[in-house]
Amino acid sequence: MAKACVRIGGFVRRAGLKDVKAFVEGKNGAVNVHGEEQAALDDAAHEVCVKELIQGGRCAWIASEESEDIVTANVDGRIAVVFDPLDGSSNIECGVGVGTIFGLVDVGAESSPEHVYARPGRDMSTVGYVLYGASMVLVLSFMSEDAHGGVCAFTYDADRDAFVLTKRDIRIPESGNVYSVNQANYKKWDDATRAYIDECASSKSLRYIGSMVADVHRTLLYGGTFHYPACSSNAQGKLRAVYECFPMAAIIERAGGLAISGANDSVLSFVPSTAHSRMPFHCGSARDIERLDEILSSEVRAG
Ligand code: P6P
Repeated sequence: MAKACVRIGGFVRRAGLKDVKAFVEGKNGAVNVHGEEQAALDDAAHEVCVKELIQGGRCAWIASEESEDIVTANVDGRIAVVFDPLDGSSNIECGVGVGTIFGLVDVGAESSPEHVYARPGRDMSTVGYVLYGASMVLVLSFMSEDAHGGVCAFTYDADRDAFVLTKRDIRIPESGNVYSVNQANYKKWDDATRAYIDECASSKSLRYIGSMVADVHRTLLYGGTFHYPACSSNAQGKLRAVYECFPMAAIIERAGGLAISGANDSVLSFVPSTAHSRMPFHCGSARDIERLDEILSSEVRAG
């Protein structure tokens, strides 16, 4: 995945150049309007990840945001890899940080496609993301209890063509002064969500980039919360459980934070019904998410 992300970083840096579609497809001179160019980047990022995983030989199944079906990789593989190859790609044209989100699941021998997604998020053995921002940063965590290092960050050094360890055992602050949500959806949320966001708005700053990897990375380093709640237009929320919410929730919780989908509902306990199931998503500093859970639970009791 790291090797694939280095190539994807190359695509992102060239976005907007007239030859970007040609560049990603190895042809010359193709010029595209924005929509086609973005779709070309999404597809190219997906293809690069699939190719690397097949070449690696250990991956049996792939679940990708860019493929409706589960991709068969290697018949004797024992792991499955899930990814959103280029999350937030609609932001590329204005230079906002976008990312690749991924997770690994040990499926063992004789596995089948549903073993990839029909399981709780806490089954993920390794989770990570790459943020294509001012620098290219890989954040990674091995989830087994005895794994050392917690959440680590690596910065890509082009001179060495390698990701270099820059932060070890990242810990999210217990609480933060920033909340991150698309406030435009305020009227579509339920009362409890509005009550919590009102409380945040009275004492914190709102920062919302609209690119999950960038918003969660800031939350991980500076503290606070990131939310994509259920709303009247997205009853299950917008974000995908398997390849967006699970890896991000696992990283935040490994760093000492919390991630919930509702009152007393841990994100990592959810069992999706499809590879593309959506779920409401709240993550961030433990004290801030505990306060949200308290408000959501009181509404449930009152309800
Ligand atoms: P909205 C990007 O399209 C994305 O999937 C996430 O990266 C981001 O957090 C979210 O959607 C933004 O959605 O509805 O606020 O524009």
